Amino acid sequence: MIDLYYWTTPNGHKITIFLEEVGLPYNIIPVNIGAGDQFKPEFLAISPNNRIPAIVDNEPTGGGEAISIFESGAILLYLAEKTGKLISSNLRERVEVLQWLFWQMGGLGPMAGQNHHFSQYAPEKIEYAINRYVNETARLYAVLNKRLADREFVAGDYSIADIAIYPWIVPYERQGQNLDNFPNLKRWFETIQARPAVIRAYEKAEAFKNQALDIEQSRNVLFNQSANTVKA
Ligand SMILES: N[C@@H](CCC(=O)N[C@@H](CS)C(=O)NCC(=O)O)C(=O)O
Repeated sequence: MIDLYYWTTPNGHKITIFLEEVGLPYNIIPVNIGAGDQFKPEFLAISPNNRIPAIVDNEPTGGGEAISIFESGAILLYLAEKTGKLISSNLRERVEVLQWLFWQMGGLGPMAGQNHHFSQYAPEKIEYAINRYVNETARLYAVLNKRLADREFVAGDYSIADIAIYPWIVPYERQGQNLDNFPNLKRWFETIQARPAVIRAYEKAEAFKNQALDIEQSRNVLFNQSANTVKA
């Protein structure tokens, strides 16, 4: 059984999508990041960066002690290797998947995250910051749109690269983007949106929505972190 430390955010959805796709049994442990659950010692013991998602695999391949993993890209890669699913074992196909997985982890996720922050949550509307991240998100959407011009999925068959990217496109309106400007991306988005596992993953999230705090209640927990938060 996999223990999944989860909240209803794009990085959380990546892992429920994967687990629903492959049918591995899992147990969700909610980490309400608006309420500060990410700072509980038992969570920090497996996720020292105080971020969700994290997993504990209680039955690792080959036996032995449970393995805990943080960082959504590392989790997807671990689970793909464990199950032999959603990543190719062929060297050339695998490297395609890894490039686009890391593109999401190092590019689309952080840029869209800052876009959400400055467009939606920052107490002041800083035009320079908003333009910077909305434009960078648009650039990344255009890169993806071009990539998808001659292929159904991002890297060969449907893979952990698609799973990592999809939840960061879901809030496209909040990122100041219009999918009609990116027709190949829109077609890919609608294909993934219709997958039964993806629908199930987003249905799972609904169960926790009533525990979510509004942003004013969470502001201090989420947006006032510094080195002192970690030292404490
Ligand atoms: N690079 C990390 C990012 C994880 C991340 O930013 N998680 C957010 C939710 S999407 C979080 O836990 N935030 C809690 C906080 O800011 O304290 C990953 O992909 O796992």
